[in-house]
Amino acid sequence: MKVIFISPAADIRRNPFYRFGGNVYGHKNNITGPLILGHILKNSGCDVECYEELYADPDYSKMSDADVVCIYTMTCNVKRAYEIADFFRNEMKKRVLIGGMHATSMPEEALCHADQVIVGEAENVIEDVIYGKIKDKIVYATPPQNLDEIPFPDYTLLKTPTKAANVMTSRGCPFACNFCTTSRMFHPYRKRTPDNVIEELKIYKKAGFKYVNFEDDNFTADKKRAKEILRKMIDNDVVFKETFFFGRTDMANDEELLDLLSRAHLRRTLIGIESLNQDSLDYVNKKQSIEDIKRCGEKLSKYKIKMIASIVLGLDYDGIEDIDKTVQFCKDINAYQLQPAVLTPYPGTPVFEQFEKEGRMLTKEWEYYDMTNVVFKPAKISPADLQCEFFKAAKNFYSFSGAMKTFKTFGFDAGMRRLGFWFFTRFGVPYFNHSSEKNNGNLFYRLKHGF
Ligand code: B12
Ligand code: SF4
Repeated sequence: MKVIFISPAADIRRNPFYRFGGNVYGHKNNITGPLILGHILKNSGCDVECYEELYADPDYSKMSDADVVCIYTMTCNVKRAYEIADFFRNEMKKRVLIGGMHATSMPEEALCHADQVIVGEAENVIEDVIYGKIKDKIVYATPPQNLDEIPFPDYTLLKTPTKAANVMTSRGCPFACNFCTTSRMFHPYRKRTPDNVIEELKIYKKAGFKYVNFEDDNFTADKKRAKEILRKMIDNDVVFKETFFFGRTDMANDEELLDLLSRAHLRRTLIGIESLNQDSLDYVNKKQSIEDIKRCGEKLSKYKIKMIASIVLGLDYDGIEDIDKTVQFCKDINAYQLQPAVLTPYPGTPVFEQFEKEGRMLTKEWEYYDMTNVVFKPAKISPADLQCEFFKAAKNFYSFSGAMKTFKTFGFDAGMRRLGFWFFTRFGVPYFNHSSEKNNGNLFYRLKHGF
């Protein structure tokens, strides 16, 4: 049986300008779910291929030999996912399965475009669904308990380019911030054993990957285990040129951990600073203090770990001055990159339920739910001002002098990348002003002139 997995990308993310920008931002990498599920199906005798639309435009009209088409969804790409699903079902007469983050929160919606929908982590059911043993239209999967028993992602199935291998050493997170989707999709929090992780890393080393990303939602949640993995990476010589990971400010309370992270080349981390307003941190249930954030800034630079500072714009207790203060803080601690994210009420999260109840949702056009657009009514700022703040935050952070400083601190490649950001972020505010005047149904016009 031939099975094809597709990870879709919204129209905007497939245009050449955006793809170029994406390459400036980081290394090409992939959602691991399809590569894991594909591996399970390959082991059961299927012929499997996986495609990632962020980096290529596969010609679906030539895929007439597929028996089943499996489509991954997250909220911002779901419009495109449904477009592909409709094409395969209606034009190519293929059987279509839909799964992933968005389908898990909105299974009935997804079922309008698929023969079956799988809710949740699909490892335990994918084979039975593909071979027709489970016939339910909506299949509720139980999450795998022992992550060591799951096959590793099989990169030989991937037919589109990639530069970094993604590794999930754990799933979920013991915290529960109110805007977070992953701590709800991947529940309960589960961990792989360090030896199992090392076994996977050895495969990527042998395959010649220079970059690996630890895509765990919170790699340092269990510090003892994280240290064990790092020690084993060093001892077994499975250290890569640079490994990215998602951390949390509390990791800076453990200097032994920071030292091991640095020695194992986990030297680029995304940290959820979110806001420098304690009321906002408490509102999102972040369980982190301003002191934690400041300490983290200092300690990461001591251990030469580059911080991608992630901040959330539009929290109920934040005004424009809070956003400005947070951006300035990220500049002051010499963060390597800034990731401004507009608060996005993803289906399935408490913040989605809150805004629904309060009648504050502005649109449910899911393609705008990519953390760069305002899709709800903020409490303290107008929607148009918040949208503008998003572009301004990026512009203020990526100054020319900051780029020069980055050349000195982090070297040529990092400096060039920062210069790229400086260039691109000059266009954000003019782009907003220009498109918010064009009444062609676009979101920015509606943000400025009303819905
Ligand atoms: C790696 C990653 C990326 C990579 C690669 C993504 C890609 N190629 O599209 C990069 C960095 C490029 C990226 C980009 C983006 N990402 Co991203 N990303 C991730 C991350 C960290 C890991 C994914 C992963 O491997 N998960 C682990 C595996 C085990 O889970 P899985 O892939 O979901 O698969 C399981 C199930 O979903 C299901 N399943 C999966 N596929 C299928 C298919 C079928 C048919 C079935 C039945 C089941 C099924 O079974 C699998 C096994 O259990 C997730 C967070 C997370 N924990 O998932 C965010 C995440 C998916 N990203 C997110 C976002 C918002 C984005 C961006 C919009 C960010 C931005 N502002 O640019 C873009 C959008 C890209 C796009 N495609 O349009 C959000 C999505 C939220 C939502 N509810 O929609 C997440 C959840 C992170 C978050 N902030 O909460 N991302
Ligand atoms: S700490 Fe990060 S991964 Fe954990 S619940 Fe909060 S936002 Fe989600």
